Amino acid sequence: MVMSKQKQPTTSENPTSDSPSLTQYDAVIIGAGVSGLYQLYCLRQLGLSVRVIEAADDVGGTWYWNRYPGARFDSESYSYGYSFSDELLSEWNWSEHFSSQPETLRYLNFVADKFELRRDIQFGSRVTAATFNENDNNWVLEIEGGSKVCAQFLITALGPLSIPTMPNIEGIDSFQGESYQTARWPHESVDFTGKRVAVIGTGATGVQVIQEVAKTAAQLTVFQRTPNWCAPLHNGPIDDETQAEIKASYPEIFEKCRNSHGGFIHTADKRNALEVSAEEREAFYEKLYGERGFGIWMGNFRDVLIDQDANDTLSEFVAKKIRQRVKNPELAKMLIPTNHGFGTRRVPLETKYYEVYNQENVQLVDIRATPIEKVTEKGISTSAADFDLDMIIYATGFDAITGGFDHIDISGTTGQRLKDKWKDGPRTYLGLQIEGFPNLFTLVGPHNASTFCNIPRCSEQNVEWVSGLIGHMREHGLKRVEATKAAENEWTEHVYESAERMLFTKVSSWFMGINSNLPGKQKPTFLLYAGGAPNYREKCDEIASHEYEGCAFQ
Ligand code: NA7
Repeated sequence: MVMSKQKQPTTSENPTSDSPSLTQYDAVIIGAGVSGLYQLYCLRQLGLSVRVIEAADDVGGTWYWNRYPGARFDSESYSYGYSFSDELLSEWNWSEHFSSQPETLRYLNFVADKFELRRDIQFGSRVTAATFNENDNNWVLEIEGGSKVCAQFLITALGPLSIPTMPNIEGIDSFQGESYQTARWPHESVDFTGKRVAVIGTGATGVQVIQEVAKTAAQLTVFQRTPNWCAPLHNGPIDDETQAEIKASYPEIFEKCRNSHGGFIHTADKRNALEVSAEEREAFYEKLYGERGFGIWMGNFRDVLIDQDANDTLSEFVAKKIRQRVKNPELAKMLIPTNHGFGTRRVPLETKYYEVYNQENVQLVDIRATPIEKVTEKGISTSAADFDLDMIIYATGFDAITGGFDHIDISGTTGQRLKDKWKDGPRTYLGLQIEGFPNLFTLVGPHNASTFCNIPRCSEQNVEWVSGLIGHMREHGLKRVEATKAAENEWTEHVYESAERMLFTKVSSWFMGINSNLPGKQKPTFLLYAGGAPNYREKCDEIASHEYEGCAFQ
């Protein structure tokens, strides 16, 4: 990328606003997480004046908010960091194979400092509305508190899981003890020692937090609605020798990720589960179960996520492991999923999660059998019992992928609102552009390969593609770009087609846009892109090489 001198924003009279002046940027990015920071870096390289608007009071996005004990990567640390700077790669040492949240947040702060990103970031500012002005091809953004800015390009880096949701349970506010939502965890440390703690939710977050709370709580009660298939993380420290090996092999690590379906170092095995002998299959599952990270999900036989019979063999293998690890057969049974197969929902990776249920201080409550009826001043009441508690932890998930967009009133040409356009599901071009919403780019947005990916690997691609397109427009004196209706229709159809064969489209989860706590999110709507990161990248590159076909320019 050619580096240009960065332009300064300008201040102009704003005829449509009560405020006397409005600062004009070339680009505004919403969000200073992994994607937003890199987008800022790249647009600066192009010489644009850029403002990042961030609701939190510091950088980090998901790693800023999700501070709950036990939060860490399920991606190998060295596959998660940015790949764009050799200097950064050589300077930063990951201390564990799967970095914890505090270390990841330190890393993102290190990046922000190293590239002096903070000077273009406005913290503590939440964007409430964004309106496209047809007269000057400009986005006008309203920020909570009343200020406004405008920009030719609007780039959303909202995070796919940034809007946490609470359950709709009667009496939640009446509880007199401590209560926390994992994604809004306080900055001060929370002590579980000697306390009676409840965790509601057993997704990837719940599994991580349960493992930690169980270490010191007097009593931990886990309220489980749906068990998930979990697999061992096998985390460990990185010693000096391994550190040197990692540093020397970064090009190969990133190349591996580039060629894998989900941007991980794990690539699917070429064999089908059902074409090998039962012994061979079992031996392969055993090997994967003993290895680090998502190999058992992403590096398994290539049919396990698309063929129900193949998937059944894997689910049965993992069920057997759960039965071996949990001493009480009744508890083991409660922890084995019955309504979906392994890998058809997000697989939580764990460190002695199942063994937690062998501890005297841990109790599992099946809230499908005995539903929570209410939260009281003293604790939680189910249809079967009252649980007196000192603390309730809600690990109850997010308004996934489209949630961040729903929280901003985005209006495009002819006043059309994005919320209305997407009421029956997202429609996009490459998960990056939207017809009727010119000069808007949605990093890690719905129907974008980044949503089913080791995010930094795919979001780097998103950012570089968007930067390439903006660079192209500058070079050719173009002011406005918008996906054509035909391109958007074709992409949306392709997204649904490529999802059809995947077993996870038959299962209820946030992949399918379902959130039991939100009345408007009950209908299955596929939000990801299941065609794989390599295909996606190829498609994006091809479009760019054909003068960005599918995009209408002015
Ligand atoms: P998830 O995966 O959406 O998990 C949320 C959990 O909370 C899940 O077990 C839900 O049960 C449970 N939940 C949600 N609402 C309720 C109510 N009302 N009552 C009881 N239980 C409830 O979110 P996570 O934060 O764990 O993980 C999100 C992603 O973060 C993860 O995929 C990683 O990529 C990082 P349910 O399954 O709906 O029955």
